[in-house]
Amino acid sequence: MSHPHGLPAQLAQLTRTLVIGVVNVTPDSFSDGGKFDTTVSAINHGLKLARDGADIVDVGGESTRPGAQRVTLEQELERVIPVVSELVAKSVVVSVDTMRAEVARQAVAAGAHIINDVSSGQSDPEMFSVISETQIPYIMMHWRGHSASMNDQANYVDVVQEVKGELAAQLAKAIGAGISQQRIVLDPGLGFAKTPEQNWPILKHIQDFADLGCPLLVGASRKRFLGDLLATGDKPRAVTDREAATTAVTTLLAGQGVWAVRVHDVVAARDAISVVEKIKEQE
Ligand code: PMM
Repeated sequence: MSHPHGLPAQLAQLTRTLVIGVVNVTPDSFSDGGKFDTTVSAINHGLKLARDGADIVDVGGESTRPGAQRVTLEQELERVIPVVSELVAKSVVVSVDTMRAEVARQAVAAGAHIINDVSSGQSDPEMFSVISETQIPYIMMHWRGHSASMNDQANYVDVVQEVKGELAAQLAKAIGAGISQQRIVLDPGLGFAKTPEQNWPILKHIQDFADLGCPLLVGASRKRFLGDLLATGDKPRAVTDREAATTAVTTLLAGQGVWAVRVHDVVAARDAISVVEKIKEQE
């Protein structure tokens, strides 16, 4: 298991796949209540994920689901920064899911340990310079455009080679902008500008992405392609009933030495990884 440089020491010594728990500080994740309730709910959820065994808690203030509209910088900061500060104060390792350089800058100032940029630097021209000034790991995900239009960009002849090639191009730009390759984690971006079917070859060929020379992160948790696989007729399996399938994906990825999985159910992921590790230990 190779970790990105700059990871907190307690994580850098682990030899298993890490578990990143998801905290989306977005109105659709927290059905009612004003800002204070949302902040408190998000903090409590992050603390629960950490107690459940999350190695890292990923805090995001902007929904990236297909069709979603963007939030303003002010809204995103208001949602994310208080949650980051409180989780860091409680010794949680925090990554921040943002495409905005200013959010990344303020999150790092508030103690965030990792920046998770689903646009791999394409959304905000300032992102690479903010990241290169920090000494923290940077997750770069494959991305072709914002949520409002990404479903129209799911056109590939060879999805594995094209996603890999586009990630390699962004990686080269990041390195050119002064970010050390050793701090970068790559992610094929399941569900982002991909039809449900296009996610499967990526999972099958995940090892191909290791050629790019960075640790890999995969976020399959509860995504639409699992709902479609498990559909009844043309009705996708409900989001809340995709956990066994998510755990199956985690098991396969942990068996292949993927650096981390980004999940909603941390206990299930940790259990699956424990099984994989136990089997790996055998003669
Ligand atoms: N998926 C979502 C959001 N952020 N970040 C990374 N690095 N990889 C992902 O696959 C990813 C992400 C969307 O999923 P959610 O709505 O469950 O957070």
